[in-house]
Amino acid sequence: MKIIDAKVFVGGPAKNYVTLKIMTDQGIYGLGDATLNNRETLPAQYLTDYLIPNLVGMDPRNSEDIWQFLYRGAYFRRGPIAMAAFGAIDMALWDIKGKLANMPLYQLFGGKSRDGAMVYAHATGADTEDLMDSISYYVDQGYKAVRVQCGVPGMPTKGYAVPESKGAFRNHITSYSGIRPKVETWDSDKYMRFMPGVLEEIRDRFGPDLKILHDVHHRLMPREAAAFAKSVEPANLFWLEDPTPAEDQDALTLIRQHSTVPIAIGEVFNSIYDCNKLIERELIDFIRVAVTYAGGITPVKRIVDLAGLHHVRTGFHGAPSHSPLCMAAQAHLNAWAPNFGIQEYLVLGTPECDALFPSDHRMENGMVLVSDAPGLGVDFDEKEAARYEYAPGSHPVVRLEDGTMWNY
Ligand code: CS2
Ligand code: MG
Repeated sequence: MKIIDAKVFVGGPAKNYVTLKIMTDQGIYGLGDATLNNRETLPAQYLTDYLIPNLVGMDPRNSEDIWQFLYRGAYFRRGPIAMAAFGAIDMALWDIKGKLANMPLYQLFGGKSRDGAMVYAHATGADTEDLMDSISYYVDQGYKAVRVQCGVPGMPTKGYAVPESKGAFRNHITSYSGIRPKVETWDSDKYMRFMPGVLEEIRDRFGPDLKILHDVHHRLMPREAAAFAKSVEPANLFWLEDPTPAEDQDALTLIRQHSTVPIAIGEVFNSIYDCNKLIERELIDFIRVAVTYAGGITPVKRIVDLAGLHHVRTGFHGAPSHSPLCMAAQAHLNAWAPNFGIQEYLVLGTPECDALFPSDHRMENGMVLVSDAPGLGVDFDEKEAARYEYAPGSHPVVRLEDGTMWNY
């Protein structure tokens, strides 16, 4: 069996998805996601200029050897652009493998460990009342877990992932349009004074069973993060995400020394070498890698197994940052992983996205029910894809009130 060709598509409804399609001499094709938010053309070009010419002629069944060829063969290893490109190839090869075996991928991993995988939605509010309405909206739909972000009073822009004005709380995503970033402001003291009270109020209003998550988005310094983690303990969080910039891994020791709040980290990691020490030292509770940025199913499965040895559970990075292909790869891993924790899932559910990526993976009562179709269980409609073209975008940048650059 041989790979005869591969193509890359960039574009999509309200977002630039990078989709790889690998064709074989047996008519079976595989699909993979290389979407790297706001840098989408780069993994696409890495694939077209360097990787696809090498793939042609290879046996797609040798996914392990092909992964090693990509990783060891690059010489300049790792980094999100290369790893997203490898991730798409690896996903597509697993898709082909599943189609050849006529089995959904979770069967090839070891079968199902659970019927549905719990997901968390994103609740957000311009102020506390607005946030409470947003949480109620998701709880009423059956979600068991909600990430909560709230506008901080007295800051010129209100904080990470919160709307500027009230009532825009459903599926709020930061606007990425245009190549020049929007500037947001930040004040750690105001945030640290305000947020613990909001989290406690949520716990009081929604009771002990709701799983509450909160994302600091790398904005606190180690001492601040340790103090903040201690101060949010009464709210009994499911997790506190990215309390400090992810590069400084020793910062997490300080947090552990002062608090028992569960820590989730890893959405910006792109290899096992970014998290093996954190896992082995048991400094985190959830690992947040995504199958796309972390180089595909092959390496992520190794991370999941390492994490399992150290009581670290999965909490894969989710939509809308990745396409339904990455979400499907994660749905299969979630169905299998003995140490599954939770899956991030922002309900976009647009008819346009479903038309571009038809599948029968489905969401019911805050759980993802994995598809039983062979392979990833997601298709890609090229006619639909022809309707979209690449539109450049940018994450916001963050400055302190005196103008100093800060972490987005
Ligand atoms: C966020 C991300 O989902 C999350 O937890 O931190 O959505 C992040 O902001 C984006 O992936 C950036 O592209
Ligand atoms: Mg995050």
